[in-house]
Amino acid sequence: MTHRCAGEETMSIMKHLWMISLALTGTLAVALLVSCASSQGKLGNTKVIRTDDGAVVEVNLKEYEIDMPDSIPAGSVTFKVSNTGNHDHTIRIEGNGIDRKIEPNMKGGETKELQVTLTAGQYKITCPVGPHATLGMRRTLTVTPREAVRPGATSVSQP
Ligand SMILES: [Cu+2]
Repeated sequence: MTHRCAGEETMSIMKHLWMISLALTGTLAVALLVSCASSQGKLGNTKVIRTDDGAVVEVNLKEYEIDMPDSIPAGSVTFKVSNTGNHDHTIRIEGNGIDRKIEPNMKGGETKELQVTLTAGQYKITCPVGPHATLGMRRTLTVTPREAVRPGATSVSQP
């Protein structure tokens, strides 16, 4: 770096490295986004409490995930929905002739209940606020026939 040409070359290399680091930062951000998206549905911190005629299901909403069980028993289902995020969220359940949601949208920190009678089958669960569903707030809920109670689950007295 004793003469001018070498100095200029160093500057050019520095600039080049800066560009590379910018590109890497971008790649890392994309990788993080992808890993967030792929972790959707693997969160399982919520509970299903079986009742005599169905279940109480805990649901947590945040940016941009719906944390709830993948499978619940048929019957009278009460979703206990908490918005643990900062944005407004809500929950909509669709399928087998059902289309219900909690209205108005829930503010951060709010908890509300939605009671729906569900028959066995697949249901689509989404947060219909803005683009939240496409950002990750969507999942499929499987409702199992009441006979198919897994051993180990809280026992239920059948009528
Ligand atoms: Cu939402």
